[in-house]
Amino acid sequence: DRCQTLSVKGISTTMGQEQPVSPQEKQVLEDLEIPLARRPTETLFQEQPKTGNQYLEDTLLRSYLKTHLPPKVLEEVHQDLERFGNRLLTKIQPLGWECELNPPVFRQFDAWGQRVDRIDTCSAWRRMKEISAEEGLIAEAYERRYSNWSRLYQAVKLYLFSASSGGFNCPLAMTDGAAKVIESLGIPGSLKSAFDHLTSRDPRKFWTSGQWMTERRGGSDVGNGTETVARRQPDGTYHLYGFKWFTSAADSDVTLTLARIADAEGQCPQGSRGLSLFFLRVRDEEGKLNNIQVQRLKDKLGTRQMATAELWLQGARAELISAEGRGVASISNMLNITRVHNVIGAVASMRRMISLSREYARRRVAFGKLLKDHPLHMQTIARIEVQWRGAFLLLMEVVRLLGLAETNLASEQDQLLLRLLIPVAKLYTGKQATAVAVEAMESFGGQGYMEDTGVPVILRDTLVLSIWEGTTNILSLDVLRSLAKSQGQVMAVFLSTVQKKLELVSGIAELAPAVQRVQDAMGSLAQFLQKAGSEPTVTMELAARDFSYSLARIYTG
Ligand code: UCC
Repeated sequence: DRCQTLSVKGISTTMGQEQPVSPQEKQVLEDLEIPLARRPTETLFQEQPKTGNQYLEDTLLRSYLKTHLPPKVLEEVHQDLERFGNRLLTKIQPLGWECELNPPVFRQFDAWGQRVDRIDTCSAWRRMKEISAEEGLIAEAYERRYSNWSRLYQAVKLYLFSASSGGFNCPLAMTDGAAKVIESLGIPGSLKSAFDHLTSRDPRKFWTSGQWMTERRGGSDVGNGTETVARRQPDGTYHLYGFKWFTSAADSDVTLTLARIADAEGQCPQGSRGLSLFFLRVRDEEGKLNNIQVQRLKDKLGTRQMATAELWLQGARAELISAEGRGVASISNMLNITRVHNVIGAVASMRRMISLSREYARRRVAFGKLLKDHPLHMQTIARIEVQWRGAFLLLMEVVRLLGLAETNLASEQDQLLLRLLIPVAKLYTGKQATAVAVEAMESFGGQGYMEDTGVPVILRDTLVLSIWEGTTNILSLDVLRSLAKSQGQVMAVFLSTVQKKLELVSGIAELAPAVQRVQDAMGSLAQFLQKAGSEPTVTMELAARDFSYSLARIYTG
């Protein structure tokens, strides 16, 4: 039956032409008379999965907003998100694909041999910047129109934007991080204009920021790996000399970066305490680089839409914005924000993959029925859906707490919990997203492995989420840092918060088995902590990753 359908459909479209036929064409026509000898492609493929308005289709997101937001806020936000969902579907998603197809190009010299170091981005990428401003993707978090809910609302918009953004979520992460650092410094006069640009809704004014932390000696051990030297100038500014090995979105307008301030003899303090934080404009008003040379663009596995470059700083003019030697502590405000963005990216990637996978299951027939009617297939999708749902709720919890902290409404407990949950959520969802992406890719069979379906792009771009902004192990050690710095208070708050949440649902019979499992896990965790207290430090260090995973699973539960 299947053969007949295919041949009938295909031949009828090809045979209608009555023109003289060449010997070659004759052969083709003869072939076509034999069923399936030539397979017209249009009948062989299953229909492409098509998703609609990603806000309207996201029942979990909508129910979360309905449960948590004050009614007045919900009403306004709902209207905006529905509109934004349509814009994403009709305008932004195609632009994102264009960014993938037109990666940035680096031109070191012009036709006359002059060094120009131009990074040419495509028009879709530049349009993403304008759209980001128009949609207030950074502004929303700093205008605080909805008080403590503004941060959550911004995160929701970024979550919807992320998977269609063609990699533009990366510069937005760093832009948000830079705005956060400047705000936490009290927006000093010299940075007021930069802050206004970074948080602007006007596409003509909006700036993006970079975050130049990684040098050639490595990206995790910033305290020992940073070689860049800052020389003080008579006017109080600094000139930076060094080599930044991995600078994402190098087309940004400004950046934050670390360097060691040289003394009168040219000596620099070593280690982490020798680092200070600087702000600089990447180009001047005429677009000329600020004593910076671009060595080359990175050839990356994914995030190819975005220009990541190696940069020589050869006297780049910069402004010191932290106390001397407090560079790492100051930039950690930026890191915590970019790590939240990483979580947003991870949850968005899971959501995108699962939406496509679910949609495909409604269209694709195998073994005589739709995939959605195969229990084993649906069990597999259900399992990744649970991962995504848990990760989504963890993200919402983090941005809810962040919103409270930013509007002075957070208790001390909230702040401690936030400090702990950011690395926990980053490290766990970064890994989860890859596992989910791989599983979802498999649910398409061989089609998922085909470049032009777009599915491999999502996988490639997801793989970076456990690497940049601190690898899984570095983040696990950050979890230990938060314990040590708070003398264990973050753990006490974690345990009591989870306990309270469990008490709230203790009367709900359907949840009893789940509550019991979380209780059991809490018991094991408490036992482990008690034992680890009397063990050498290395035990805790060895356990850091498993310990952090436990925290993620318990809280998500
Ligand atoms: O730049 C990159 C690519 C950009 C692309 C971004 C796109 C994101 C897009 C997402 C969208 C999808 S990647 C480069 C990222 N680099 C990192 O993440 C660095 C990884 N390494 C670390 O995080 C390390 O743990 C270091 C660098 C922080 C370790 O440095 P130290 O100096 O050894 O750390 P210390 O001595 O423990 O900490 C110094 C100070 C302490 O404060 P004080 O002195 O007051 O006790 C710490 O408590 O910094 C504080 N501190 C923190 N505070 C350190 N980390 C934190 C933190 N996370 N939160 C608060």
